[in-house]
Amino acid sequence: MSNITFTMIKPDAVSNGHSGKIIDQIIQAGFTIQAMKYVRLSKETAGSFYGIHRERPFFNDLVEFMTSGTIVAAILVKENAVADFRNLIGATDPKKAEPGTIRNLFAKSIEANAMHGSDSDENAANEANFFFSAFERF
Ligand code: IDP
Ligand code: MG
Repeated sequence: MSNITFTMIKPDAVSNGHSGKIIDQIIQAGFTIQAMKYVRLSKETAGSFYGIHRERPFFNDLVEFMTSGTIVAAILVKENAVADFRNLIGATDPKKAEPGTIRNLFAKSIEANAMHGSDSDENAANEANFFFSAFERF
């Protein structure tokens, strides 16, 4: 089992000024930050990152949304990081997210849902490498 996950604070949460509160909640939950940076995704980069969803009806809107503003990308470290972080952020649809989860607290809609969290150890490693070089990881 790997101990890293990859996350993004999405454009809705960054532009609404929630980044600081979200990062604090992540640290309070026991994660440490191995890498972090502001990024503005291009259509190509966002489309490639979400390539697995290319055939879904929401794909174009998702790329549009994810390129609409700055995001905060990060690699987080904790034992059981992938599963624990998915629990911390809550369900994809904030209406279904448990009270106190980050999406419950900060997300606006199923699309503008404040956070990304990797769904497997393999994807966490791939997504971390997609965003960060070895020089950016501590
Ligand atoms: P996840 O982020 O909880 O892993 P995924 O199913 O991997 O959810 O979907 C990726 C992202 O696509 C979601 O976080 C959300 O921003 C968007 N998305 C997922 N389902 C829908 C939908 O039904 N309508 C609009 N956007 C969606
Ligand atoms: Mg996913």
